[in-house]
Amino acid sequence: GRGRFSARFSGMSNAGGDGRQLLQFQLSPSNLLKIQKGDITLWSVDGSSDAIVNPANERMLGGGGADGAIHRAAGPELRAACYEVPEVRPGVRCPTGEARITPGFRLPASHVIHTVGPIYDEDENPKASLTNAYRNSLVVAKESNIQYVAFPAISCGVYGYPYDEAASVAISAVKEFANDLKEVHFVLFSDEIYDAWSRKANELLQNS
Ligand code: AR6
Repeated sequence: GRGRFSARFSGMSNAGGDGRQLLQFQLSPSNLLKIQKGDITLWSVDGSSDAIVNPANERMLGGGGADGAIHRAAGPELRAACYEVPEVRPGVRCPTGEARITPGFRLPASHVIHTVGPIYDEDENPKASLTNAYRNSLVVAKESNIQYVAFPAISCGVYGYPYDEAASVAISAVKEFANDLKEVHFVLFSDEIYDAWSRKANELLQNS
């Protein structure tokens, strides 16, 4: 039967992105996982209970990559809100594997959940740290009554995490929250990462 973690592949659709690239899985009677190509700064689905996840660094005041794009799209209010997040130690607002929430300001999404993935070559246990980043982002979403969350491929840019291993961590973590949120989306910037996520989702979800 369809247990808590069973998933049903519900097909591809032409909605959004560049057409063919949207995959959708039903993780529970009330939860959908969607995988699509796109720019996370443009994403939103709901007026007030949605959030994009920002792959930030421990200082949490902006940077390059998706973090830079998110800060540019959100406007200077986002940096000001991040600045107000208390430091847990000098220069660290969000330790690796943790997550913090702010409003989305000028973004289409109403909230930003900032998380910090591991630097693959420097972290003692990158798999545990990346799992924590996904889990804690989803815990923060749940605590804030957010029902729709979009993730980019955390740590898969500057931080150097291999795509296939990252896909496995990401999809496994989201599966654990199948009963807590309405929709979790992965909004992926490149074909290569989209393909890694699609392969892993088919492997981990379709026949479970
Ligand atoms: N929408 C979706 N994905 C994007 C976008 C976008 N607009 N822009 C980039 N990506 P990275 P990390 C993809 O480097 O590896 C920053 O400087 C990108 O192609 O943004 O966690 C922070 O301040 C890649 O697949 O994040 C930190 O210092 C993925 O997002 C550091 O980089 C993540 O790449 C974090 O490194």
